Amino acid sequence: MHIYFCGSIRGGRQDVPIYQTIVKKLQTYGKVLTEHVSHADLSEKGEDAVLGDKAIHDRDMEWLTIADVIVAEVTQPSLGVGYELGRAVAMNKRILCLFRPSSGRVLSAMIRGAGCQSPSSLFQVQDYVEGDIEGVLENYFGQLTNN
Ligand code: 6IA
Repeated sequence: MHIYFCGSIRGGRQDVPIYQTIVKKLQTYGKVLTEHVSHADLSEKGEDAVLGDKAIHDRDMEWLTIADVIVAEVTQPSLGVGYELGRAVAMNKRILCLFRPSSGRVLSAMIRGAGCQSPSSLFQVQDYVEGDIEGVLENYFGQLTNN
């Protein structure tokens, strides 16, 4: 299974430790195409960027096209993650958005409102607390593989 993980880069890197936990768990279910999003040495400033922005965009869109499932940590707002989610919806991809209400933030209505409670819905938004993230992913991927 090809998994595309979305997390904030230029939107702010505060949640990198959580991205690392998520990516590690996702790697037990398939190939994570965007593992670099969880790398602590990838800064939001971009001094270490080797690819230009166009090459990054075009490569990420190719990966999005081949992805079987998109998992996005959406607590830290990011234009890039919002863009990826919109493009993924247009491609009819299966999407799981993960949000931590304990952050004190309120999730964008355009993300919360795109989701649906039904487990069969392609677009799901799941609130979670940090310690429960592995169980949340186990439930989601358990249902996926049973369908
Ligand atoms: O707007 P943001 O930068 O927060 O967007 C983050 C999202 O866009 C992530 O989910 C990534 O999949 C994608 N993305 C944004 N920047 C990059 C990148 N390097 N490499 C790969 N994917 C990216 C940017 C250069 C970096 C050193 C700042």
